[in-house]
Amino acid sequence: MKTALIYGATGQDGSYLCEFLLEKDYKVIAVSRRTSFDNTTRLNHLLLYNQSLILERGDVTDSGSIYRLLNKYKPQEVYNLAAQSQVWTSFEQPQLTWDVTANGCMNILEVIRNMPEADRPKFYQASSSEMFGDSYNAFNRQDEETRFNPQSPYAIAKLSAHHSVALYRQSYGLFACGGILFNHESERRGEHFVSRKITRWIGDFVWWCEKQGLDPSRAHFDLDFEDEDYIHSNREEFPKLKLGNLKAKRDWGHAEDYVRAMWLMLQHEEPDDFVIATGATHEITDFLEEAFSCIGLDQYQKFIRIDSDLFRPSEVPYLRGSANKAKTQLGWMPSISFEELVSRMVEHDIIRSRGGCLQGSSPS
Ligand code: NAP
Ligand code: F7E
Repeated sequence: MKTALIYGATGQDGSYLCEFLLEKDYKVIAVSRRTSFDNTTRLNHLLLYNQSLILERGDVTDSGSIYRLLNKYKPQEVYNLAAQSQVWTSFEQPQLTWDVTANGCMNILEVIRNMPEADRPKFYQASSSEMFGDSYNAFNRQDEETRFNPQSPYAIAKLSAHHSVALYRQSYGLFACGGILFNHESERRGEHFVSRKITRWIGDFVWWCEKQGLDPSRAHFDLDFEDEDYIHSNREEFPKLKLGNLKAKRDWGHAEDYVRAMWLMLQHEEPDDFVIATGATHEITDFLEEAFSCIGLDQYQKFIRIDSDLFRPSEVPYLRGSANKAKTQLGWMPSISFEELVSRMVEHDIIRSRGGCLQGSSPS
C-alpha cells in the first residue's frame, strides 16, 4: 500500500484528492493546520468511515512539523496544495501570502532534500495559471513555454515556488513536478471565489423566493430600480449580488478532473511541469448567464450590482490554457463541461440553502 501525504487536504482540491487516492487504495495522511473552528468539513464524510485516512496537524510555515511528519510516515508521494489561495486577499496580506505560498513550498523541498535518497518522496506543487498574468502565446493560449508575468502578490509567490521546484529537480535530482492548473471550481469551492459566490447567491435567492411562495423564474419582483441594492417582492427585500470586474476571462474546469492530473504527474516516468486546462475560455458574464439560466432567468443584469471595491489593483484579463502536453504525455483529458460544472454548482447550492445535508460541503 502506497502512502501519500497532502498539505492543504482540508481545501477544495485536497478533499477531492483524498477521495481519489483512497479509491486507489492509498493510505492518505491529510494534514490540516490548527484553527479555532473545525476546518475539516470537506473531509468529514471520509474521516468517519475510512481507516486509511489519517488526520494530522501541521503547517507549511513550520519546518519542524514538516520534518516530523515526513519522517514519521515516510510517504512515497507528497502533494503541496497549501496556500493562501485568494488573489484579492494577497493584495491585502502580501507577507502572509508569501510565507505560506512561497516559503511553505521551499520548507517542504528542503526537508525532502535532506532525507536519505531512498526515503525521498515524489513531490507535487500546486502551481497556477495566475503566474502568466497578462501574457499569452501567438495562438492566444498559455502553455508550458509561455512567458510568466505575474500580476499579484499571490502569483509572485506561486512563481517563486514554481521556480524552486524546477531548481530542486535540476540541482538535487528530486522527483518534483509543478502542475500549472487553470481555474477549477466545484460544489466544494471556497465561497469568496467568483463562481461559488454566484451559485451561493442563487441558492439563497431561490430559497428566499420559495419561502414566499414565489417562482424565481417568474417576474414577481420589482426590478425597475436597477441602481438599487435590493430586489423587492410585494412583501420582502433581498440584497442584490455584488460583483467586481465582469470582463475578465477564465478557463474553468471541475476540480474532480484536475486532481486526477496531479496524481498522473507523479506516475509519469520523468518529473516535469504540466499545464492543466480545458482550452475554452469564458467571461464572468458567461458564467452569470449560464448560472441564472439554470433557474430560468435570462436577465442576470437586473439582479447584480457592480461594486468598485471588488476590483483588483491589477487584473489578469484573459486565461485560456493549452493542455496538449498533458494530453499526449499523461493521457489526461477533462471530462466535465463548463455547462455541467455550472449546473452542478447551482443545483448543489439550491439544496444547501434549503437546508439539505451534502457530502463534502462547508457549513457557513
Ligand atoms: P483552497 O480551497 O483555498 O485550499 C487551500 C488549503 O491550504 C486549505 O486546506 C488551507 O487550510 C490550507 N492552508 C492554508 N494555509 C496553510 C498553512 N499555513 N499550512 C498548511 N495548510 C494551509 O484552495 P484550492 O482551490 O483547493 O487549491 C489548492 C491549491 O491549488 C492551492 O495551493 C491553490 O493556490 C492552487 N491552485 C488552485 C486553483 C483553483 O482554481 N482552485 C488553480 C491553480 C492553483 P484551511 O482549510 O485551514 O483554510
Ligand atoms: O476571480 C473576477 C475577478 O477570485 C476570477 C484561485 O483559485 O484561480 C483562482 O483565482 C475573476 C477575477 O479567481 C468578483 O476580478 C469579479 O478576474 O474566482 P476568482 P482567480 O482570481 O482567477 C487561480 C488559477 C488560482 O490559482 C487562485 O488560487 O472574477 N471577479 N467579481 C470577482 N472575483 C471574486 N473573487 N469576487 C467577486 O466579487
